[in-house]
Amino acid sequence: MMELYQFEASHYCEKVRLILDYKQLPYKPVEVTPGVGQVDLYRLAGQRQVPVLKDGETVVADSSAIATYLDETYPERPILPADGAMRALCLMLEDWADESIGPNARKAMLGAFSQHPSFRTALLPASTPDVVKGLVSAVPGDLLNLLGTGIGFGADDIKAATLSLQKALTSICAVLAERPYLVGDQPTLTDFTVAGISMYLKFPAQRYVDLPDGLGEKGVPGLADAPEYERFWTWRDRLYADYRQVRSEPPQNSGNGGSGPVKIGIE
Ligand SMILES: N[C@@H](CCC(=O)N[C@@H](CS)C(=O)NCC(=O)O)C(=O)O
Repeated sequence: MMELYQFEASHYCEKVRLILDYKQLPYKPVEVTPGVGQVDLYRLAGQRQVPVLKDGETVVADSSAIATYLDETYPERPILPADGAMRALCLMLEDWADESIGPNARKAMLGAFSQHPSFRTALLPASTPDVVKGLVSAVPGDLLNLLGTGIGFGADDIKAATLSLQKALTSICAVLAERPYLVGDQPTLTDFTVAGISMYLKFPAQRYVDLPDGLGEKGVPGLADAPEYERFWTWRDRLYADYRQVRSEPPQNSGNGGSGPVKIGIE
């Protein structure tokens, strides 16, 4: 079975999980421990970021490369249009979502929740030692803003990211007013990218991702709850309801001994 080396809470990993579910391809999630697990990942994939897909002897890093690999190798339920111009448009929009919506969503989400200690620790991987979680939750939000300035997570960066996301959601809503999916009448890679990457803007209500209880439907104020983006959230929720698998096993992060994703163990 394919293995997906991942961080459960990563929106780039969520993009790939959504595609795997759409294509109805079974896979085993392998949770990478930040730091030490990434050293192992480097040995496997020649780089340290998740997601990485291992399919037999084939190892593919990067969500875009994984998406293309999956569509070429498993052409059932295609995610790339056959028509050349539509395919190019789909790939351009995927890149826009990856490079613009992705980083901005991470900033906006961290900004929105920097005042909430429990949220800050909630998104740390389950394997994070309690002492580290304690330290993170003890840092006041204002200090986090200060520490973030200069590395792109200061208050001004977060404001600019939110503005860019508002423009993106407005454009997407304009497209969705005309058609059911972003590129044509069928879901494509563009839809799965935008939907997966938007996880940080509003967490889905259902337990598709093993996140702590209480995060469902929580999101960035002004984006997650603004009536002008309702069309976007309705589209995202429908895409999830139609194609994403709800987790059946008990959540790992709840601390009740659920199975959750398998921890990294690269042989
Ligand atoms: N362009 C990459 C981005 C992947 C990425 O940013 N991964 C993050 C998690 S969301 C990561 O592995 N961060 C850990 C690190 O950079 O060390 C993709 O699309 O897969």
